[in-house]
Amino acid sequence: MDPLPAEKSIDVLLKEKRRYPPPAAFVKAARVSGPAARARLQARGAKAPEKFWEDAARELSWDKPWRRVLEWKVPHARWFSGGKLNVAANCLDRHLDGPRRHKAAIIWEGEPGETRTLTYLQLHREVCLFASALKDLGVAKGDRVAIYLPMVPEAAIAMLACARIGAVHGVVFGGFSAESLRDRINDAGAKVVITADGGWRKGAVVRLKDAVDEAVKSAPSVTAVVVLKRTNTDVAIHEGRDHWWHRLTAKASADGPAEPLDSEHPLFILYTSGSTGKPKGVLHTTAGYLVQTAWTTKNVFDLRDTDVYWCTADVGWVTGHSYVVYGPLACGATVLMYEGAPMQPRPDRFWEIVERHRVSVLYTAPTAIRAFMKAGDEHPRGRDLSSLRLLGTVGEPINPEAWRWYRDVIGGGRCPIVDTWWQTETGAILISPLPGATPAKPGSATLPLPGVDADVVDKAGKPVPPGSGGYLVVRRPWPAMLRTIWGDDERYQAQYWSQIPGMYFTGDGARKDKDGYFWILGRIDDVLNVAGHRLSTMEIESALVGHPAVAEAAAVGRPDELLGQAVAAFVTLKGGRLPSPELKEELREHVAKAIGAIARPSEIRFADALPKTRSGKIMRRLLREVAAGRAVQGDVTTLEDLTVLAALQKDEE
Ligand code: 7RM
Repeated sequence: MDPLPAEKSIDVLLKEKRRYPPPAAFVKAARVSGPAARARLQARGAKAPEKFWEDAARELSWDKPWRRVLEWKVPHARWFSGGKLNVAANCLDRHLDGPRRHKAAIIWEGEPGETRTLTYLQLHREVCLFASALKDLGVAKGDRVAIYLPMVPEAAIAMLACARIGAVHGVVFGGFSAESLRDRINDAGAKVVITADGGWRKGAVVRLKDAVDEAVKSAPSVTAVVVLKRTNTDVAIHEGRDHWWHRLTAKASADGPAEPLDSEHPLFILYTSGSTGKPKGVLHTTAGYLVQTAWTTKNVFDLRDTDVYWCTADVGWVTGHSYVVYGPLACGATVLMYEGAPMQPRPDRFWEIVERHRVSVLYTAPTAIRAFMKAGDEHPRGRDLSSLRLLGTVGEPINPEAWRWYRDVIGGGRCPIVDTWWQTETGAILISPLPGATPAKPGSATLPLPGVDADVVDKAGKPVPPGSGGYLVVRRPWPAMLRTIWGDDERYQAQYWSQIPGMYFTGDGARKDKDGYFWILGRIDDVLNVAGHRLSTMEIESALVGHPAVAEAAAVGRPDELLGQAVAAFVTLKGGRLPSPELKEELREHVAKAIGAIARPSEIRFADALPKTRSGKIMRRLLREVAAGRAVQGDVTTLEDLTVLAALQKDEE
């Protein structure tokens, strides 16, 4: 493990002394109202966590009750074993018998401006039809299905259809390249790929189907590709393999039952970056995942039937799984879904959407908030945002300045902000304010939620004193935790349960203050957080060395005002290749093509050699400091060749 990150950033955060108690009007009506109510929940969760989660589980519809709440043998957990339920039935069927039958489940807006509303009854029908269509294609319980779609209702429909028949979905973010898609399809052994002729992004069509055609060329497990007509773009159709979505559903049956599934039946695989070049297929299962995503949606977002709830994440990320689809639909919410880019066609697009649909709960990323802040107050000020009552953030630490802007300019000073800490692996929010109960401190995710045993410890697992940096861990299993890494249980054990004995290690550094509030310091492994998206430095490096001109590469994060972190890459060239601005551009494109646009380095620096230790390890700590433009501090005695470092500092364009 790397040493803890520089203390600098956290010092800035800890200077932030102001507290923001929840607004009195909000507290009065809140589900969890006032600090004492949270303390009581907290005490219940600490005293009898299994009982706590068992009570939460009773809020779902079960086909068969569980026998045991938790079976736990480090590092494998089974929650609610013996029980059976269906996730899609909990998100849809159970709402059809009451007042939610004709309630809007999804209000969708496409980037070009069209809107669609699907009631719970209508969404249920679409899911049933598509579930039958999948069965007709030979998809059976346990089979893997890859989903590569834009943000359209069909993304949720495809996920829920898989859940309905017990197929395991693997959603791949539409911004990922054909190569990334191929690797994920192959790792999961997906039988079917679901895609679209394209999706709208920044006024242009993203040609998803082309990427699928490229990927499937070397994906032998794929027997069928389903294509949704979204943009009316011309696409190649491979007879026998490709099927139009609308043709399949036109001849499918609408009355297939939801399959009762074991609590531990796999629900989805979602790939996320780790500290090696190979993304990890994080596996989530059925009941525990839904229990905790539903509980957190209801309580962290203080959700009401009258809310219009908008989580701006793409379904390609875990936030889109847990807080666009599963959590909110399990709660019977009205979910707003938007296809496109935040500032398309104008910088006030988000605020126009809030105004038009009377959004009341808004959950987005700090990087977006900083971009809006930079674009200017006139954009939100020109729209009626009075429907908003609660704001949330996720994905990275929020700087206090952006926090206050979000509260004042977007929330009009009346909306609490929930800064929610969690990961792809945790499945659900673990550390967060409860909006009617927890005084906020800008930049802190505040406290572990009831039933969650998170702490900050040293390498031996001993809690560190208040104010000291340490490793963020979770001591006891929680219902929505990942169960393994698909096809690599050893990596699961080594990565998460071995670094600190007997505990789940998050990969984050953190610090607790004297009030027990958690301040996240960021990743301490080789994972970057660029605009709230996880990237592995190794993946970027292996993309770079895949270019014929590159001999060696090192990627690091450097602080960036808008993105949080930006990718800076140091590259040495093969003999005979000369550095040039054109080559820099070519390398940036090369990475974007290999992984996806989100991985495109902001900066490439050529060097004659990379700084290494005597044993040949690249000294990333030094490169981080060089990339940040700081004078290199700390111990450089293990550095093999000091002239290398001096040369790198000079190549600052
Ligand atoms: C939900 C998600 C996980 C990593 C995590 C942290 C960072 C997420 C916060 C945060 C500070 C937050 N899943 N992170 N939320 N850091 N405050 N509220 O983002 O798997 O893609 O990333 O993101 O480093 O380990 S993720």
